[in-house]
Amino acid sequence: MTQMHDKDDRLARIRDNASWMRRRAMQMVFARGLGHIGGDLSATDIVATLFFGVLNFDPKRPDWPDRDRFVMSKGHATGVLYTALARAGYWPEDRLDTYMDNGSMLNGHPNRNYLPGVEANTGPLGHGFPIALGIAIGGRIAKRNYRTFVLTGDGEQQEGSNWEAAMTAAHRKVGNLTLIIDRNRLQQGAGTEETAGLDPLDAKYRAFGWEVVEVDGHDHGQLLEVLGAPVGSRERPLCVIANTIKGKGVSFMENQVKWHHGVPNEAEYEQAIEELAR
Ligand SMILES: Cc1ncc(C[n+]2csc(CCOP(=O)(O)OP(=O)(O)O)c2C)c(N)n1
Ligand SMILES: [Mg+2]
Repeated sequence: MTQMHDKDDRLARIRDNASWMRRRAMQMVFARGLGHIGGDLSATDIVATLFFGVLNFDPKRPDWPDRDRFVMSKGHATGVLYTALARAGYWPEDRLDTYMDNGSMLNGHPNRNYLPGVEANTGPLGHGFPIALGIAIGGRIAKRNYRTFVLTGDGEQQEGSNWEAAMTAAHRKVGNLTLIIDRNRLQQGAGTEETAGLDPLDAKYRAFGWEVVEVDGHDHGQLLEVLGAPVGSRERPLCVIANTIKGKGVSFMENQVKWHHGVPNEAEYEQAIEELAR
């Protein structure tokens, strides 16, 4: 009974935060006239589930050695990462108002050297996953029980460095590592399958020696079940293919490649906020 309540509470917290994060990211991109709103919206439910239902962390001690690690490999999606970090209490929410201003800590791509909560500097695609693998192996060497999660885009999977990391993680049986792929089927200017096709992505990771699970990347219950499962005795790294919709939540942005880095005009912004508040 208690467990049931705990799960319901967690799902409510994830839902409320995801809704707030979507609206705040939209507002930041509109105000600054820059950003990557399509990929923010596809990843919001994944990132909200991690921060508000899965990760063990203390925002007052961002360098706590036993914290779970989250590496945002698709570093262009700062709207979703920064709103999660602010909401999680790493720094004041009003810092979001400085998004991409000159001299702001909130760069277009995240920087761990001055922004608490960021685990790795990302932006050049294909780097976060290999870094996360190193962090996971480091935890094992240091005999720490933290878990490492990394989120990549699906277009990002076309970078060869991912496949070196995939090979090494399976070879070394890095069971404390979870890779989540935001499978929205769009990259910057076209569909992934028209550009350099990834399918069958699940079979590729299985052949590399990974455990693979596919989920609806907007279903908090499914995400929580898969990402929140204990990893203690896992022999193999886990790849979660999260099927998502780029631009999720805004009718005219969904599955439209132009919203990869499109910025809404005033009328579009108002409609977007209205839809996201429903
Ligand atoms: C190495 C590298 N090449 C190109 C870019 C420019 N770029 C930024 S986002 C993006 C598309 C990424 O697509 P995907 O990984 O599918 O991200 P999502 O759909 O989740 O936004 C590209 C090409 C980059 N950041 N890094
Ligand atoms: Mg994509």
